[in-house]
Amino acid sequence: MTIYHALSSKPNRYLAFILTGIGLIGCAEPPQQEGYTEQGGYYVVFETNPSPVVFKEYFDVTVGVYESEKQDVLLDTVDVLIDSTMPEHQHGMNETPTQSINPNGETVASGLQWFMTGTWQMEFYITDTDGDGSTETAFFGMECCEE
Ligand SMILES: [Cu+2]
Repeated sequence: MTIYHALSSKPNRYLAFILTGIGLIGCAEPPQQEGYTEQGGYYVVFETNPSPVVFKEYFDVTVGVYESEKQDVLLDTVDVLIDSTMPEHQHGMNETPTQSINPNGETVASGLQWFMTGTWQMEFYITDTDGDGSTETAFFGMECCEE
């Protein structure tokens, strides 16, 4: 009884969230990358599959967009466009990824491929579908590819 009293409804929700997160992450242990958009309105968490990316082989990217201040609130009022380029060479990929939304509400881009070694940039263009329709950007530099 003491335990039930100690866990009010609010901590229970947080506990459930944490346990779910551990369960999801625990299996594959994907190295996630995360950070704020350049404009500061969102917090972006993504991972590649496989990780690390394999040279000249197709990979997927899964990204969740969260409130900038409450990073446990996944937003479903945004459209996310996922792209990848080599800024130093001013070119993109030779492939056009397809995108979908997974059951968790994250955006998944499939069919990306890095065809040169060097620094690639993972790019997320996040458009508000519930407000003024503005777009924020988040870019992450990644090295292709470890041997
Ligand atoms: Cu290049």
